[in-house]
Amino acid sequence: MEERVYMVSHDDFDGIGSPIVGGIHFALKDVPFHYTCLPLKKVDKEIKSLIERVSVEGFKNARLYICDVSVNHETADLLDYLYHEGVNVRFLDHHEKNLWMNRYPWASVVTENEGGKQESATYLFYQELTKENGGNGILAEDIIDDRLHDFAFAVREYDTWSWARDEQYGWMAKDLNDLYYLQGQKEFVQSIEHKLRYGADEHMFFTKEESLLLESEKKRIAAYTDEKRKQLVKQEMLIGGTVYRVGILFAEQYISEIGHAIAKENKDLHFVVLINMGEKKLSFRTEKELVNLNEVAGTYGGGGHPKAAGASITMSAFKDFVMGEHLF
Ligand SMILES: [Mn+2]
Repeated sequence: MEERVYMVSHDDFDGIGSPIVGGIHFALKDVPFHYTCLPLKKVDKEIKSLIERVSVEGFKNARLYICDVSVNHETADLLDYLYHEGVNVRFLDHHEKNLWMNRYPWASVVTENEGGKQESATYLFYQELTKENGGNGILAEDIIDDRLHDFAFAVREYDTWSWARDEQYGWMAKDLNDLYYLQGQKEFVQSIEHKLRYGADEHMFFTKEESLLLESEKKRIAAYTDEKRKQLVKQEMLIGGTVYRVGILFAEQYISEIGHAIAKENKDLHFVVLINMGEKKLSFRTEKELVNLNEVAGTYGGGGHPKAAGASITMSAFKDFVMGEHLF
């Protein structure tokens, strides 16, 4: 049976980054590559159904990558079973709450690299492919490899919010992320793969039309952020035994942009929580070194990173953040 590669990944920018890098890498090696990028809550079901569709036998000459997601214990056991059946399974992630997965020889969860820099799934995957090639980039074709590196690096810059501190390349990372959401998965993957393989006319990653689109998006984000600034409510709250000064906002769009802007402007706040009632989601953002939002979100059954985390709106979260007297 011919060699094949399967990947299940998240559907945010870091999640889509791995199949973009993998798509080019394996296409140049003539290895068929299949991927699915989907919301976190659909991951366990998809992995189970993929294994049923392909069958253990069908995976024998294949690789299976799971990137930028969490799986439950049942799925982890299933993947472990595949591994012991001789299947080439790899789980790559950078979320603190998935560190327990490192007990499996096929899993590698790295929250930060040796230099103390936060990791992202796309960059971990890029590095993994590089290692297979003795550390000499992932491809024989140098120009494409340079572009792939820059792309994977930009994804990490965006995902770890380092882009905001990077004056030289920061906006490229942010613009790539925005373009992904403006174009949608299919169009973005097609256009970025073309640019990575053949180069773009004027700029490596953006056509003239895309730059215009991104300019108008920036104006829209700025206007929405202004509106949200006026709606900010501040409140002292006791969460998991600690008293925090919290900024509360309702927002359905541009969550990270608003969260970081408000957290940065309001030095008296420990963190900002953005409430999206439509999606029943809470997003936490902070600029404070000593605040661990993975723990704060964990109090409400969620999780994430120390400086950016999320949770679903449960009844207790609703009572604490939505029904507080301060809002009325
Ligand atoms: Mn990620």
